This record gives sequence, structure tokens and C-alpha cells, in this order.
Amino acid sequence: MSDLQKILIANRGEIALRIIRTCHEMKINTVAVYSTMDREALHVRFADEAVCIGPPTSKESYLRPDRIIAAAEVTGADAIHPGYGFLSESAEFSQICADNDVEFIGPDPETMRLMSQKSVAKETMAEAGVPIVEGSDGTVNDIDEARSVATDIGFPVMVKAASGGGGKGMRLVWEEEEFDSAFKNARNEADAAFDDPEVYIEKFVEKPRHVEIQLLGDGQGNVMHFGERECSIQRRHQKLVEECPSPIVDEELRQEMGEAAVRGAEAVNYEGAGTIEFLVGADRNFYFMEMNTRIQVEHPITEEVTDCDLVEYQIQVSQGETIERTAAEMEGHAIECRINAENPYFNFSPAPGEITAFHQPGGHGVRIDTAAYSSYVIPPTYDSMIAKLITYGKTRDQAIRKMRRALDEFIVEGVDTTIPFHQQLFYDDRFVEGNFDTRFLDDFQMEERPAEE
Ligand code: MV4
Repeated sequence: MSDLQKILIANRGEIALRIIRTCHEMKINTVAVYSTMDREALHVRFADEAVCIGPPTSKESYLRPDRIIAAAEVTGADAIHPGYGFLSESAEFSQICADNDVEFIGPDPETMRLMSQKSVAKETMAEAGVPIVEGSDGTVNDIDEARSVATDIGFPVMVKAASGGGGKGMRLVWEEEEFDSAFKNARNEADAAFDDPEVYIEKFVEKPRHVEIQLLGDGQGNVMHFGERECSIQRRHQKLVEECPSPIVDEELRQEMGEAAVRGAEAVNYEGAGTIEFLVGADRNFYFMEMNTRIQVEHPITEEVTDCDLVEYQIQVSQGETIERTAAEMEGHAIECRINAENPYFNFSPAPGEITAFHQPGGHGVRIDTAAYSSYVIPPTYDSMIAKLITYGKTRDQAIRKMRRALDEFIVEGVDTTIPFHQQLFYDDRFVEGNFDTRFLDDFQMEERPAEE
């Protein structure tokens, strides 16, 4: 593949802007696609060209391969960057791009298909020498086999959907008496959500942390890693805060996890940016959980700490450039807060609407990735993220101080946001000490909402 001249961005919002920025720095022309809802959106304004691909619903616009390929054809785009969400992990879309001689910026369809089947991904990683959680050999054939695996490895166990991810079709089972009903529920939920009832069994890792390794492969046998991200501050499988490095990972563990992740990606001759998610137990043992075959929301914290542009690297490996390193060097500490249009005082319920006033923080060590502005209307149709607030400091403590200061400067009026949640979190003793796991937000209580001024 020679140098790309024009890239179509099959996405919207901040990630579309993020990709357009790098393209323009590389002197690559850009094509935006948009739904009628997004006519006024910034990604449409900042791209060199824009093509309307349908009505507001994602199903009829951002999820329509035919319309996106047509937009690439009429504009003469030679590649498509899928961003995250939407079609970014669709093996079928990657295949359609290949069939239409458009470069898909990401892995080949086979690798994407392999990683989307969690039990297959797990087996693939195990063969490559990546540590996995003890459990069934692939999916289980029936309830008796499943129960027998569970009693063999010992309770508590998890039943997980083969096509799952994000917690859907997943059940925690504490004892044998609960097993049959949990198994049936997991299968039914998996069948309803993914049209695939297949499940597998795993030993439950108690009090785990979610730590993921950023990877880049060139599809020519070379893979490098960019260290880890700590992503344990989640609520119902939605990440709210991520940081790099993880407070529990030292140089030795980083090297072990990094090398394991690189081995795993090399086993599938990985091309593009990807992430291997690990569960890290209280004993600091780590286990493969899933591989994400896309650029992720939280990639900027890795960029800040490794001083690189991951979108630029994605484009470069798509152009056939090779990777000459095995690991990036890390310096300092970065934290990301997801600023969502949600009410943290009311179960984080979505709060779409017009932003009547918007002022973003700035100054040293502060990065904001956003597509919002004063008078922008957040549609109820898409996800509720308004901005990613990223701070960087030499130490974790400095990054936390910058975050507190930046949160105080952030003005968003007209809609509820997650800012008050973050303001409370960044003064929480356990969070500040780095003493938390994936259950941290289960019993996090918002303090009383301050009275209106
Ligand atoms: C687990 C686990 C404990 N033990 N597997 C949640 C989503 C899916 N990607 C995997 N998940 C988990 N798998 C074993 N064997 C605990 C979780 C889990 C979790 C993982 C990462 C981040 C947040 C989580 C919240 C609840 C459960």
C-alpha cells in the first residue's frame, strides 16, 4: 500500500475530529460522513469534504456499509478510518472495504472475526502463551458438561457469552445450587443479544482490576506495546476514568504484561492499533480477557505518556511502514475523565439537550478532545460523551491536582454532566491512594447536590 491521499472518516463527534487533525498534519485530505442530525457538527466543518449518508438513527447512517462505501467512491477516498464504536469492529465491514478496493484502517477481517468470538480469542491467546483464566476448553456443549467444569475448577465461576463483551450474557455463580438457572439465563441473554447462545465457563477472579495494554502491529510480523492503562473506574461496564500508568503496575509487571500482549498479537500477525484487556487479581496475577481491534476512547492518555500520535501510527502501518521497536518509553502520568451528558445524582441517566454555555479548561498539562461548543445540541440518538478531559503531570499526584483545577474551570450549562462526579472522585481517599478495583463505583455515593446559585 502506497501513501494515502484521502481518508474517509466513518464516524462522528470527537473521534472524527481527532482523526481529521492527524490527517491534516500528514497532508492527507479528509472526507466526513454525517447523518441529517449532524449537519451542523464540527467534523463536517473541519473535513475537506462531507457526504450526507442518511437520517439520524445510526442504523440508517453510520452503520450502513453500502452508504459509506458509496461516499468513499464518489469522493475518491482511498481509505476508511472507522474510529471507535459504529463499524469499527465489524469484520464484515472490513471485508466489504477490501472487496471494494478501499483500505480499511485496522486489522484484516479474519483477525477481527477471530477476536470477536471471545472463547476463540481466549484459545488463540493461550496457544500463544498468554495467561488465561482457568475454565472450559472453548464453549460448553450442554448444561451437564458446564456444571461438571464448574465443580472441577471450584466455585465461584463465571458463565460468559462466546459472542459477548461489555458484560452482556455474563453471570457470576457463587455455588452449585445456583448454577443451572444462571447458566440458562446467560444462554438466553446471549441468544437475545448476539443471536448466539454459546457460553463458556471461567473461574471467577475476585476483586480484579481492569488493566489493558496498547498495541500496534504492522501486519508484517512486528508488534510493539505502549504500556498499560488502568481502567477499573467503571460503572455498568462504562469507563468513566482511565489513567496511564496503572498505580499497581511496576516496571517488571509492565514488561511481563507487555511481552505477553505482544506475543498474543504476533500470533495473529496483527495489523493496526489494538488493545489486550487483562484482569489483574489482588495477587497481581494477570489473565487475558478480550482483545479490542480498534483505537479506543482512552487512547490519549497513552499518547501523553509515550509522547506519540497513535492515529498517525495507524495510518503509517496502513501505508505499509514497518515497526522497528518492541516497546515505547513512558514518562509521567496522564488521567482522562469522560465528561458525559448524564446526571450523576440520578443514576447517570442520559441528559441530552442544548449546551447553552461552554467553556473548556486550558493551561499547562491539560488536553481536551471534544466536538462540543456553545449552542451545540446533544442529540439523544448517539452516545452521551461531551468531552474527554485529559491532564498530564510528572507524577500521579500532579496529574490529579491538574485534574481538580481543570474540572473547576470547566463550564457546561444547559445539560447535566458527570463533572460533579469527577470533582468528588478526585478528592476520594481511596481513589487518591490508588486503592481500588472494578467494584469501586458499586458503592460510591454522590454527596448532596449543591444548591443553585
Ligand atoms: C471476569 C471477572 C472476574 N472473573 N472474569 C466484565 C466484562 C467482560 N469484559 C469481562 N468482565 C469480567 N470478567 C472472571 N473470570 C470480572 C469481570 C468484571 C469486570 C471486568 C473489567 C471491568 C469491570 C468489570 C466489572 C464487573 C465484572
